[in-house]
Amino acid sequence: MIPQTELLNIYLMAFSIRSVELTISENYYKELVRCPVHLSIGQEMVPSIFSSLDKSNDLAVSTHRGHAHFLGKRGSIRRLFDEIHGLPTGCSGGNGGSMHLIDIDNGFMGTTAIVANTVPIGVGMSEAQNLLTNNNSITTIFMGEGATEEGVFYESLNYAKIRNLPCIFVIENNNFSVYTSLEPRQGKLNIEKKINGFCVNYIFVDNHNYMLLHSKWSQAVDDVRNGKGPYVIEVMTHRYREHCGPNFDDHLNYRDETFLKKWKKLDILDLLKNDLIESGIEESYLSKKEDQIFKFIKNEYKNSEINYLKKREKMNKTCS
Ligand SMILES: Cc1ncc(C[n+]2csc(CCOP(=O)(O)OP(=O)(O)O)c2C)c(N)n1
Ligand SMILES: [Mg+2]
Repeated sequence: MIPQTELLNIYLMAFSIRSVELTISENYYKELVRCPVHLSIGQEMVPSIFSSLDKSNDLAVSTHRGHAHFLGKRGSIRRLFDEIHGLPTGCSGGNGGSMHLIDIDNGFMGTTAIVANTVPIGVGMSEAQNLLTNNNSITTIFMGEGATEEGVFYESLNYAKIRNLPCIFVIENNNFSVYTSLEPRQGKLNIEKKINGFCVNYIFVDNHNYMLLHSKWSQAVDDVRNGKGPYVIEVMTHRYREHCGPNFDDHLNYRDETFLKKWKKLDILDLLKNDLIESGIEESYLSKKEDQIFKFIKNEYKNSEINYLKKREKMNKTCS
């Protein structure tokens, strides 16, 4: 069982992450954000549980779909908005955009656009933690299941195992790499079998079973901190929006109806909220909290956009 206060924090983090991404998607049509955005609306379970288990001296790296992991590692919402607006106050100085997020103070060591690119970097960081620190810190390496189709993933896994490194590979398996489902890419050989070949500890969670994920992930964190070597956690999940961009693309029929229906019933915010209410938390209390978070996020976005417009005006004047 997850204690009620912790469950509440997990829900509020998931709610914040979704609100941040909904805000981005609602404003994207204005064309003031000039970088592509890979939204993880629907996939909030992993980053919100991560935020509950993470310690400030732990490290993390992520992918092209990294907003949620950045936020789960306590990255600043405003600095994320400023980054996608290309402002110098952005988390990467406005130079990186949505796919290049970094917050060294919080141990969020970066995201990149190249699939699997941060996997060996994360393993290297965990080796440095092993050799240079004495604080039992660990590195979490976020990746999509598409990254398991890159050779460097297996080299990294092998190296992490051989060196008994303190890292956790977290695979968010949303069944798709752009428009291609798993089977034409990986055949019937599931990811677990491949991981087993390396004798690395492996955890699998489906159906947004967040209680199971929380208990297995907590155990994994304890084991990794205690020198028991790396883990792979594979979590089945679902992105609601198109691969890249703010829209829905279900009309393209690359994901069948049974699949979409399954995930519609498993919305992580609904699951968490229902369980919180069942545990005795008043719905009105939750609504008040949601309202506060939503207003804060809207306001941060508005101010970021205002600063972008000011910067653009100044640049236009300089150029004319
Ligand atoms: C090495 C490399 N190959 C291809 C691409 C193009 N690409 C960008 S995202 C993506 C899909 C990756 O799928 P997955 O790892 O499952 O992550 P998801 O987008 O589903 O979160 C691809 C193929 C890339 N960026 N880098
Ligand atoms: Mg995927």
